[in-house]
Amino acid sequence: MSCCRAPIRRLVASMGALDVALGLGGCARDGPMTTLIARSDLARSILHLYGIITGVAVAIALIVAVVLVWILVRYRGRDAALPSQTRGHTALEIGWTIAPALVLLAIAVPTIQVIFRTQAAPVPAALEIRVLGHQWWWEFRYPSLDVVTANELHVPAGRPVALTLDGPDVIHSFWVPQLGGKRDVVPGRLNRLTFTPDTPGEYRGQCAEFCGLSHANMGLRVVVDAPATFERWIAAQKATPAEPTGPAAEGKAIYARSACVGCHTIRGVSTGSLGPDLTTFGSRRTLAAGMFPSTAATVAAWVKDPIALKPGSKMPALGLTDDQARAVAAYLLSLK
Ligand code: HEC
Ligand SMILES: [Cu+2]
Repeated sequence: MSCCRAPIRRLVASMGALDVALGLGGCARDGPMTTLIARSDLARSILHLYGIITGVAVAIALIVAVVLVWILVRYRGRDAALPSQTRGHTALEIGWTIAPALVLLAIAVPTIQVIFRTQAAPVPAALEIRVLGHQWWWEFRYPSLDVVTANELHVPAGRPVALTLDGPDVIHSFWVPQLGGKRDVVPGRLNRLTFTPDTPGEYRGQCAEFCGLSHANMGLRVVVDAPATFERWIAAQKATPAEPTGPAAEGKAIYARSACVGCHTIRGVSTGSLGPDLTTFGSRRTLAAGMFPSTAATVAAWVKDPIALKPGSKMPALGLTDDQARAVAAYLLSLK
């Protein structure tokens, strides 16, 4: 770099270092959206494939790098002799046609195997769950269990789950990296995703297909429960919530006389269907598709002015006062 003065060279070097540091900073192996830790059969088969393809790519990159460096060194002088020139060498040409074809074949065989496996029909013992992608939240229905919830999907460890994905508005994509690959949620078309989660825990997911203003705020959580914990969760979802007392009772009255009832279902209270089912809202740890922890303060702020918290949200502000919002939040959080 004889062109540049020392300060410019230093600037370029430090910007390069900053770049590398920022780039590597995004590479936590065990971050919440890691694709490198598999917690289901599906995620494991995808990770295995990823390993094969990375191995092949690294081997080819090394071969190319070695040959390139050798040529750069061997012919570095200005007056190095021109290497011998080859034209129309049949064996060479066949060789470099067949070699890449073999590489592609080596990658295609396991890839196609995994594609077929991920498209296989679910086994009869699988737990059926309907996943509906809405702008900008997720609805989960368990038809065989008569349970409906939102944004936090509970599944039992060790049992296959068969998701059927669909939606009423635009295309979304269901992606929980530690449990499986992305699968598009296309209105009017039933896509499937089948996997068996193996390790209890909480796994983060995210809508992975741009779907409008709050696409980035369309997260989800999958809670993989031990089978007994899952049974308890189901029982709690089906139980009739206790009649609220104190401020929560006032909150229920406000809820019941507001427009909330036109959009939300709370079993025994209202049957709206434009927004998430709130029957057991208090058992969810997060609010608004994983955007906020669900606390008295965040829920009150949400019911007062959702769009201020989530750009474009399809839930309008209904002009509640601070006190009313706090009472409604107390009611909703009591629904466990
Ligand atoms: C026009 C329909 C509509 C009305 C009216 C409405 N909501 Fe909503 N509500 C929604 C939609 C849609 C969402 C999902 C917003 C999102 O996450 O992007 C939502 C989300 C919520 C959530 C968060 C649910 C979750 O699991 O994250 C709560 C709590 C809530 N609404 C309470 C209320 C209350 C209380 C009222 C009445 C004061 C109300 N809503 C009125 C449509 C509505
Ligand atoms: Cu989306």
